[in-house]
Amino acid sequence: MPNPKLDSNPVCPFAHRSRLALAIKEVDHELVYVDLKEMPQWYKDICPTASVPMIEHLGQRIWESAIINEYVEDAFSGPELLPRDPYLRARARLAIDSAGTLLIQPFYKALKGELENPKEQFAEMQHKLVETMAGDGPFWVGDKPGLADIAIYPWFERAIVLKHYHGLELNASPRLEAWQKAMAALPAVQKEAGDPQSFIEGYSKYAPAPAR
Ligand SMILES: N[C@@H](CCC(=O)N[C@@H](CS)C(=O)NCC(=O)O)C(=O)O
Repeated sequence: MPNPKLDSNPVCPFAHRSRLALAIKEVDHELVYVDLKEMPQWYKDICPTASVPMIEHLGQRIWESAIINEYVEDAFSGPELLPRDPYLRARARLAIDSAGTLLIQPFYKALKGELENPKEQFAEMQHKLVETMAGDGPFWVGDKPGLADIAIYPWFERAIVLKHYHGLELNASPRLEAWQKAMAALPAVQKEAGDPQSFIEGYSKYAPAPAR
């Protein structure tokens, strides 16, 4: 089967999701750099959402990171990224579905300084996030990394920006800390790891004043 092409940018956490899916699934692929500061017209012409990531495979295109990752899981062999057990499979999808409201929205609100009580709201958010975990760990829904871990991890790698600009911690609970450690130890996660300094610089437009 021909290799897919992933349109991506290193700063983007959504593109990071799809790079992680391809890496953990061990799918050879071509990575195409898309400039987000000045998105090229050729990309706007082919991507309906004009955003990264987008996967191109067998002459077809799919966008939206969570959907791309389901496609990667379905279209390629390699380690399975969804549990076979129907309950855990549903829990993985619940966790992915909850990531937007429980993690991604609070992350950007905190970064922009839009939370009224950031420390309290972050603690509450992490509590709710942990409730979306299932099984005995160390991964989000059991003992193997999968789509739920992948959907959530990019923001934990970028948590350094919240610490830098606002003094906020993202992995304050022992369960989240153990999970992040287990993820960071995976070779595929290490291979796709971003440069912390580039995150701090990349997110500076949202949060100009560093924490004292
Ligand atoms: N819901 C989309 C979000 C993708 C997204 O917001 N990507 C950003 C970069 S992180 C983007 O390409 N924005 C367009 C731009 O910056 O012009 C997904 O999950 O793939």
